[in-house]
Amino acid sequence: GHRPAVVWLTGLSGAGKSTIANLVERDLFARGCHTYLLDGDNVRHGLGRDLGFTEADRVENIRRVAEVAKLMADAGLIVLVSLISPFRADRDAARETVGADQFHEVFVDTPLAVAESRDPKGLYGKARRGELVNFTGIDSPYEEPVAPRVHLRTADGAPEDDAARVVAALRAEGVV
Ligand code: GGZ
Repeated sequence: GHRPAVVWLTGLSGAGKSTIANLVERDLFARGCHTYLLDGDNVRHGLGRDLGFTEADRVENIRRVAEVAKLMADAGLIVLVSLISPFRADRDAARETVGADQFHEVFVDTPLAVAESRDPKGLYGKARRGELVNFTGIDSPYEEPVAPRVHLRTADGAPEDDAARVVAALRAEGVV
């Protein structure tokens, strides 16, 4: 068995949030946990289809995801959230919504230069050329977490090890 939880991964585009979230989910599944992954990339096609990337729209996107994560945790799931969630105030609000005891903030920390060099979708390139505005790290801010439960530095090391650290933290917290 496991306790419900919301594992909230925050970090730049290209930092590795989705990769790590998927690996954590695989590990938890193998332990018999019931999980659900709310990934910004997907959520924005439905729940947030009316939202863009202005500050106000990000605030609303994060608010909606936090509310859904809370509902899913109430249903007993371990919810993995993979959102840039660049503003500290919004992450704090999400923690309030979910309840601090069930909220596990994971900082997926990669230097901008590294995320930008990965640029799997060419979005940083577009942002640099001015073809995409309000891009996090380029012309929209990212506020780093002050005291995350887990701080992963993904520039060095394997995502498998980062995922293992998240699972270890959940074990230490008594979630799994
Ligand atoms: C940041 C953007 C933008 C802008 C499109 N800024 O790495 P990706 O491509 O696959 O995932 C990113 C995703 C970010 O959505 P989130 O819902 O996580 O953002 S937030 O929490 O701030 O609401 C990125 C892509 O969308 N993308 N335009 N301008 N990322």
